[in-house]
Amino acid sequence: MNQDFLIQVGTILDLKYVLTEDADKAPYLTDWRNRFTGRALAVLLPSTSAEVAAIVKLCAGTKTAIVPQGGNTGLCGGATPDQSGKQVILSLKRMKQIREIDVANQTISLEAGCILQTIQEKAAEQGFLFPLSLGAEGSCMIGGNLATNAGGTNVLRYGSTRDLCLGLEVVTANGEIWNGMKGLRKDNTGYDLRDLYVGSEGTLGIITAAVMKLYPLPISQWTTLVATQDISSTIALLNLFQQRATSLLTGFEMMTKESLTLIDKHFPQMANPLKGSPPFTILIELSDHESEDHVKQLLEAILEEALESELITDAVIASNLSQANSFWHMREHITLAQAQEDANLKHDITIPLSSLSRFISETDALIKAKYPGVRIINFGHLGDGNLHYNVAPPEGADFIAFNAANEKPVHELIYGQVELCNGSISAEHGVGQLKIEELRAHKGEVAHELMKSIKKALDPQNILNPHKVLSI
Ligand code: FAD
Ligand code: 2HG
Ligand code: ZN
Repeated sequence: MNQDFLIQVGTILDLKYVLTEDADKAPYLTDWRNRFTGRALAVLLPSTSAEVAAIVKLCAGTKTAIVPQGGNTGLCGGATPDQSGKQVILSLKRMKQIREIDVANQTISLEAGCILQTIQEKAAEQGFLFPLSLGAEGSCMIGGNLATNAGGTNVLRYGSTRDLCLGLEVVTANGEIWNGMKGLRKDNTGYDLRDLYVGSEGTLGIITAAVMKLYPLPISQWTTLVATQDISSTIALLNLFQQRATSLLTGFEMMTKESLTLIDKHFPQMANPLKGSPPFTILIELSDHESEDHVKQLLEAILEEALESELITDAVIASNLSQANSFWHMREHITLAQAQEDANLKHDITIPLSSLSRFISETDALIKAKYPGVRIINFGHLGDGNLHYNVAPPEGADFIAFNAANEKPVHELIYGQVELCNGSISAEHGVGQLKIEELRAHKGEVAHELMKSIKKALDPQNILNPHKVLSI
C-alpha cells in the first residue's frame, strides 16, 4: 500500500520532490525545540495549489494522514508527525510566489511558503509596512503564521495574524480548492470561513495562499528601554503610554531580571544597557508618520512624566537604528537563550491587564514555595497581556528528571491560576500536540464539543493533522 501510494504521488510530483530517504526526511521530523520527533512515509514538496489539491485527493482516497509544515518553527509540535511512519508531511516551502501587491487596496497576495521576513522586505520596497514581526521571522512562513494565528511584537497596534488577513485560498480535506482570495475589509456573507481556517493548525484545511493587509511605513521609530521596580508600576506605565501616545505605541515588551540573566549568560554581547539589573526591563517602541522630532519629543515627554511620577527608575533611548536593533535582539534572544539552557516548561498565557499584577505575585509565590530554586523566566508582550511565563529547573539540576517529575503539576498550578484570572492557556503559540489535554481541561465543555463538531464536519475522515489541537 505504501509503495502504491508513492507510485501515485509520482504521477503528481517529480520524484525529487518526494523525499523518502531517512537523511532527506530528517530535518522535517523534529520540532524547533527538539521536544517531538516523529516518523513519516514521505515528505512531499508541491509547488502549486493544484498539486496540493491532487495530493490531498490522493490522501483522502487512501486515508493517508497529512501533516502540513511551513518553516517548522512552531513551539507546540503541530508540524511534527506521529510515530506510525504512515503520515506524510506536506511542506509548503516551494510555494513562495508573491502574486500581487495591490497598492490602491493596500494588500499583498502571496503563497503560503513565503518567509515572513521576505514579505516584510518586499512590502518595504513598495513603501509599505507588513506589521507581523516575531523572533522566528527569518524562517517561519505566512502559511504557518496563519495556521497558528501568530502574534509577535506588533499586536498591540496592528493585531495578530488573523487581524491582518483579508482572504485565503485553502485546499479542503477532500481536495477541493476554496478560493477566498478577496481583499475585502467588509464581507458578511454568512459564516466566516477565513476565520475558521486561521488558527486551525492544519487540522481543517491546507492554506495555500492569502491576501494580507499592508500599512504605510512609519517615517520614524523611537525605541527605549526603561527600568521599573514592580508589575503594578509597569502596567500603570503601559496605561500612560496608551493615553499619551495612543496609536503611535507599537511595542511594549516586558523582561524580568531572571529572563535577562539568561541573556547575560548565553549572549553577553547583548547585555542590558540599563544599570543594576532592574526587576523589570521594558522595551517600548513608538512609530510615527509625522516627523522625527514629533515622536522623539513625545517619547521624551512621556518618559519625563513617568520618572516624575516614579513609575520608572531609569531609561535609555536608542540613539540610532543599530542601538534600537540591539534592544530588540536582546528581547528576541531570550527564547534562544532558554533553548541553550535545555528544556524549560513553557506557558504562553494571556491575562486581562487588570488581573496581571495579582497573577504574577500570587503565582510567583506559589511556584517558589513549591519548587525551591526554580527559575521563573517571565517575559513577553505585556501590551497584549501575553506572558511567556516559563519555568526552568534550578541551575545545575538534571532537567530531564526535573521535568519528568514536575511538568504536569507545574502546568496545573499555572493554568489553574490562569483560569482564576479568566485568562487563556495559549495566547499565540497554539495547541499542537503539546497542549491537547490542557485545552480539553480549560476550554470549557461546550466550546470543546463545538470544536470537535467543526473538525468532524470539515474533515470527516480525520486525515488533516490528526491528534493535533483535539485528541481525535
Ligand atoms: P510550522 O511550525 O511549520 O507549523 C505550525 C503549525 O501550522 C502546524 O500545526 C502546521 O501543521 C500548521 N501549518 C503550517 N503551514 C500550514 C499551511 N500552509 N496550512 C495549514 N496548516 C499549516 N509565535 C508567535 O505567535 N509569536 C512570537 O513572538 C513567536 N516568536 C517565536 C520565536 C522563536 C525563536 C521561535 C522558534 C518561534 C516563535 N514563535 C512565535 C512560534 C512560531 O514561529 C510561530 O508559531 C510561526 O507562526 C510558525 O510558522 P511556521 O511556518 O514555522 O509553521
Ligand atoms: C517570544 O515572544 C516567543 O519571544 C517565544 O513567542 C516565547 O520562548 C518563548 O516562550
Ligand atoms: Zn511571544
